Amino acid sequence: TILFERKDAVARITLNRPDKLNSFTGGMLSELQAALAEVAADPGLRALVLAGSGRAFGAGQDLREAHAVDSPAAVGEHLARYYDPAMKKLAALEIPTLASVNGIAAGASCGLALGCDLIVAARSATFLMAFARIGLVPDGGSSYWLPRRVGLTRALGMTLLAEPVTAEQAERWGLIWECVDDDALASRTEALAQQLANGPTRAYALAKRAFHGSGTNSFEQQLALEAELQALAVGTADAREGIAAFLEKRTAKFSGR
Ligand code: LHQ
Repeated sequence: TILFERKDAVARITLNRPDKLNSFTGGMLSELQAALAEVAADPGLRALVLAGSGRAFGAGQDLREAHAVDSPAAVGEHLARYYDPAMKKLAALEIPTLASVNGIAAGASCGLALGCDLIVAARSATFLMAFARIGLVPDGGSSYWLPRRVGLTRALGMTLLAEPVTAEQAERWGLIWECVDDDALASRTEALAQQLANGPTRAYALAKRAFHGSGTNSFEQQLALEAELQALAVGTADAREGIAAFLEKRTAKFSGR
């Protein structure tokens, strides 16, 4: 139910249960965890694309998997076992992550897309905080990422009204990076993934760490974190190359080290 491919320095994970709109089963989330662990362990990879097959990105938890919603204890166990490790692994990846959203991203699948660094979506795609429709609350990290991306007003509006937000609206709101025509999604995804894979991978990882820290740090703590991360960045081969290339008026050729 998960496809995992590597092409040069780009990894691609495709949610692949199209007849059920890629809704998540426990088994599927275990496969997702394993694929993310492989990505984390492969030093040759420099970007990850997450996509869905068929007409949806994903429809969230498979609501036919009864044990997931059986009881308070069961839901806690389900989240701890299947969702949280996947979302944590995704957030901790030291390469840029790109969600390529072809159709609806609902519930925990919206959370998965939000957990990526960048989101590019087809014009016909929609984002649905579906939880309230079934009397549940946002999970899969969506209550963390959504207000950080769009602010509390829109996060609460999307959650309480639980109506789909179009990709165009999502782009205007800053929920996603870019909305493209449907027939351009594949090529734009590929181009962005290539651009990221050719970038200064270590600096990207450190930049992600800086932004993740900024949610809880004071201004002073954040300045200290920036200094710490810049000290690490300046020691990389890519920083030496980047600065040298600028001074020599040529395009930098980053190695990811
Ligand atoms: C589905 C699903 C689905 C099963 C479509 N499950 N079959 C985490 C952990 C623990 C506890 C609970 O919560 C969570 C987090 C969550 O993610 S909760 C939120 C779960 N997701 C939803 O509430 C969305 C449910 N789906 C929908 O509302 C609709 O399917 C949407 C609006 C996504 C798409 O509507 P349509 O385009 O009209 O498609 P459809 O409804 O006809 O779906 C096609 C098939 O996929 C259909 O199966 P069938 O056998 O009848 O052809 C659906 O039953 C199935 N499917 N989502 N979440």
